[in-house]
Amino acid sequence: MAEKRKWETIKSFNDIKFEFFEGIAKITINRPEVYNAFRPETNIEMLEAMDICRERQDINVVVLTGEGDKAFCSGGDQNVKGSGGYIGEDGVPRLNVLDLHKRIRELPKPVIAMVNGYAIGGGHVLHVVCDLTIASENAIFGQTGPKVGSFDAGFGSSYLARHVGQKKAREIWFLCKQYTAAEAETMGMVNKVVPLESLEDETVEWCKIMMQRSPMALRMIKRGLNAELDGQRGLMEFAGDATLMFYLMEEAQEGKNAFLEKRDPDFKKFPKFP
Ligand code: S0N
Repeated sequence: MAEKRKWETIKSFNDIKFEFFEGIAKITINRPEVYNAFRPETNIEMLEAMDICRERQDINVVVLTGEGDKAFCSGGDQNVKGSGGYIGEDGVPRLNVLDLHKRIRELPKPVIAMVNGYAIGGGHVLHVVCDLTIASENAIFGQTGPKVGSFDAGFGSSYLARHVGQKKAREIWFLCKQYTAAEAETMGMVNKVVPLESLEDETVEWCKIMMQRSPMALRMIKRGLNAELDGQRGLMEFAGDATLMFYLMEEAQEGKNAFLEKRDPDFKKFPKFP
């Protein structure tokens, strides 16, 4: 039986719901009439929500999901697809879901995709770029790009191949077949499959376990796993966190203090670990 919990609204948006419960932020794409397809405005709102998740000290884990029991996300909204991208209300074509991919990977906190139905096209890529995926038994996974005139040769293919291997990634993209949650779990792109009615309970349980772990350790693991794929950019994120940790050490503080006290720093007293 699904546990009832009271999610409190963090901020009201048009296309998404953005809520909080006991250290967990939940972002829900709220466009069920188009199976939670995203348009440029949806991504702009999700980017803002991700920034709030980054800044707020009481948010430890982020859950990304879709409204209802039919779809997690069906990708780009085909009603607003124009030449050059998806056309926003300002008339400008954008592919700004790519910014969201980067933001999810950069966020120094775990992001869990709670897949409650179709994860198709750009919606499939969204779960792929999340750190973990928990899916309901009715979830369906697949890419459609080569069928509908698009493709994501970025994280949507290269990172997917890290989950399922090169042959399977090519199959998923070349054939545009749909896969059950059980098949997706067997392939290695889903962490756990549960009945729909216990999807949120299971996801919250995973969040609670992660919240008992060291946030800095989780952060560094995420950075390290990303860096392997992200090249210089990943190294920069990893190095930034190493600097953060160095700032916490007395050795770094000695340098700053010496400067402010107009004296030579004394670094000799600090250990040189073998
Ligand atoms: C999800 C599917 C398989 C569900 O099928 P089902 O159950 O038969 O339901 P439908 O009747 O088809 O759908 C229910 C209602 O929802 C609307 N709808 C569904 N998906 C979309 C959508 N993506 N855009 C707009 N509307 C959608 C239906 O029209 C229907 O509405 P009503 O009831 O009013 O008729 C099936 O719906 C399906 O296959 N959907 C389309 C999936 C798809 O092809 N998505 C787009 C794929 N491309 C992207 O996502 C682009 C991503 C992107 O932005 C990108 C980024 C970086 C680099 C490249 C790209 C790129 O362009 O790929």
